[in-house]
Amino acid sequence: SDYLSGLQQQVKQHLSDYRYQHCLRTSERAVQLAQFNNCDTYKAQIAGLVHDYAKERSDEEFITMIKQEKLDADLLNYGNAIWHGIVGAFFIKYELGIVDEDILNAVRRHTTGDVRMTTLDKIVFMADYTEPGRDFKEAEEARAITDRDLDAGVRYQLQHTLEHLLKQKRQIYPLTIASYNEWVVQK
Ligand code: DGI
Ligand code: FE
Ligand code: FE
Ligand code: FE
Repeated sequence: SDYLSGLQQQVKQHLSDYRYQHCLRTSERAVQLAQFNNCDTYKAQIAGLVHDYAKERSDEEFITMIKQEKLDADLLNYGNAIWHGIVGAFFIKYELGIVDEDILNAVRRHTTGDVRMTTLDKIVFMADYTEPGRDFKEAEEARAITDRDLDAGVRYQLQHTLEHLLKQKRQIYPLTIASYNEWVVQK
């Protein structure tokens, strides 16, 4: 549609080619996962396309937005990896005019997951991790698991991402831990 191609052009303008191509593949993968899981394929297509829209903004732009929107000041202790989804949703709302909270929430949750996730949230979270350009060693297994069982894919990604962050002594955002505790820990 004209709307979708206009949106694609706006996303393309704000991203390097390799990241724009990742967004296109995430969008296609999200449509496929929406078909497998009886979810709105149109919202999945849009959310996948825009999920990393803000990823190439400067730290200054994110800090300004965190203050403008009076977001939790603890966010200032983190960086682009955490900001581009949670804070990036505001760039998507104001610059792309997307006001659908289902789409915005899926963008907000795409890096950390959340304690409660909608089917659309899970789809964008897993489409990002399993789009065909992903070539880390777990990607193929993650794809097969996610095709069979979306929730099992979410558990797989949360466990493996936390393992990687710990191995690299990276800072863990509290919501990442909360998601892990909710989804991965046996109760
Ligand atoms: O934006 P993408 O690279 O497509 O993927 P993403 O948004 O899912 O993840 C971006 C990066 O953020 C990835 O290297 C994993 C990392 N990440 C996820 N949770 C945390 C985190 N990084 C830190 N420092 N802390 C976290 O809690
Ligand atoms: Fe991302
Ligand atoms: Fe992700
Ligand atoms: Fe991504």
